[in-house]
Amino acid sequence: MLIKINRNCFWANIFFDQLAECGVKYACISPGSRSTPLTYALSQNKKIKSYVIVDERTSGFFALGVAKKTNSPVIVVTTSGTAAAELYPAVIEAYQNRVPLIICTADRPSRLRNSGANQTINQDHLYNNHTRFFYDTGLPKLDLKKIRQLKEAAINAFDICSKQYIGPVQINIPFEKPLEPNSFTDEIEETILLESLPDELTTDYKQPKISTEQREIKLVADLLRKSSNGLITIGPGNFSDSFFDNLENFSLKYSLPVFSDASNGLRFKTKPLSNLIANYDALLRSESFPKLFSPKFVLHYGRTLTSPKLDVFYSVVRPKGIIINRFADVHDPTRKFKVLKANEELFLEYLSNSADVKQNDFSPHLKALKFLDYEIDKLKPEIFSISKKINETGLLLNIIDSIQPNSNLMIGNSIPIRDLDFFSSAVHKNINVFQNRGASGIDGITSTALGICSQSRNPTYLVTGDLSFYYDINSLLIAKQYNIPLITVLINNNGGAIFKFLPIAEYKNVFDKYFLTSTNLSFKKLTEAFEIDYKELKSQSDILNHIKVSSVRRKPAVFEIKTNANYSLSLRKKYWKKSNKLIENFLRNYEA
Ligand SMILES: Cc1ncc(C[n+]2csc(CCOP(=O)(O)OP(=O)(O)O)c2C)c(N)n1
Ligand SMILES: [Mg+2]
Repeated sequence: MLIKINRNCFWANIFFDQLAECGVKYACISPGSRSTPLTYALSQNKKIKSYVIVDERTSGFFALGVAKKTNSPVIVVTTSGTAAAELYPAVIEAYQNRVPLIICTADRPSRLRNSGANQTINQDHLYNNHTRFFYDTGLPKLDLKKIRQLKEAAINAFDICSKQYIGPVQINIPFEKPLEPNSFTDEIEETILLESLPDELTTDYKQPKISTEQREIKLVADLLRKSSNGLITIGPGNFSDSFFDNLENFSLKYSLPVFSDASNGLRFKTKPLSNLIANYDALLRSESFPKLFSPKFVLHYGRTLTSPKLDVFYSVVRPKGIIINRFADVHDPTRKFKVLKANEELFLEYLSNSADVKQNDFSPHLKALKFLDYEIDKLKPEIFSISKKINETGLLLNIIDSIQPNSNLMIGNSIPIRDLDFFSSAVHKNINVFQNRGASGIDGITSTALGICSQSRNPTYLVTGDLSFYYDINSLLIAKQYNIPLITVLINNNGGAIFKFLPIAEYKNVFDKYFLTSTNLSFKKLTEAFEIDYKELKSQSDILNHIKVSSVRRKPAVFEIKTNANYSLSLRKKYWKKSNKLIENFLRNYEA
């Protein structure tokens, strides 16, 4: 029996059915004509939930958020032309932060490139250096071999982006008109129909064994044997609970302090990490600190830490540095660290259990570091109090204190992520922190937070700056359309106040116009234009009440808090001065 089909739609169905069979559950689709077969196929797919998002840039970042929260690949569909290019920022972030995205760019037939054909660009390797895999399916063909190749491409894309390399992949899919399902182009035999069914994945893909090689173990074991004077640093990253469990065992066994960036969530785990030094940045800001602690070696996990002071510290103490991660990614701008390709968890577990390594049962420094960490914590409530006057750091600390356990927190770039890293203490209520530190853009922060929130039953909070919020304002349409209950805390200091930390702030003739770039926008009007609840919060009690109440409303809300950047900066400086003094005083007695 012959069956009438439109070959483009048939092709798109095969591709997405195969991805659904692999386990893909979500897609983000932006409107367009050339992508009609892709859009139509997804609209009919029962296993893949689709979000329809007009603006491709926000779509890419929303997908990034969904992929981050679910730890699994998300499909993004665009039409041809600049629409596909709009995804580039999200693709870069996904590449550098290892988040799985399957970018499907619809295209015109390749013969139309450079011909003046409408909405036609060169989409071949469009995101050139920022994808883990590129495949052009070619125009749909109905022979068995081509269909098999298409399914293989889907399986390959899935495996590469979610298991082998983790990151974005691009599948370019050209179509010739007609594009609609009932515009029949072919009549096919049943054999082809059978071949088009998705291949069952008989065995689950096995992660290639990333062994902790003996040679590598030996290197670290030697370091541990020679000296107990070491340090563990944990940068931003997506770490499992078992990684943290192994870290606890390992750091306890060898009495090693742990400096952890706040954006990996380690500071906010329910189970405290015994050797965590949350105030590592404050310690590093003391020039005398190397007199107290001068580690001979550093074991580093995750991306580069937020604190700029770590590199300065290393240039003084010159430790032997080792980075451990499964992809051998380099996260060391100084390029002085050696990179070991090893599974992070297994590596720690192996070292903790290794009979080969003698246990160090003393550390001359750990006690002192813990004491200082504790004392520095005590400076914060008074300096950053917001009971009389709001300041940015105090605001963030209050939010951390008042959000519910098990909440998600997306932390915007610029000052919010620095305030979180430099000033937040350990709080044990399991806050899951998310960041876009892959490339640290301010472009897709709200969209990413919405993607995270869309996949969680627990409250999701976003803390973001005013320029970042403005930049991604289009994302509010997603919040409205899908009623995503993101609670946005918009810290409005009217411009890019981060630049006030820099020497350029002294150049009064250029600073305000070219760097601070105040927008003077009414965020109330902008937010309400999207029919999203808005409220300006002015006092501590206002802030605490609304943060608590908003989490049960299950509706998106934007809370704007206007802050004075200069006042906020003066308090940070006051804190650093006091913590510095505390460290100096301690050292005086310590040495005596
Ligand atoms: C896409 C992008 N453009 C420009 C920058 C450079 N940049 C870093 S921070 C910043 C200002 C952010 O301002 P705001 O969101 O208000 O945060 P604040 O500095 O006030 O905390 C800019 C423009 C960037 N990181 N990403
Ligand atoms: Mg700002």
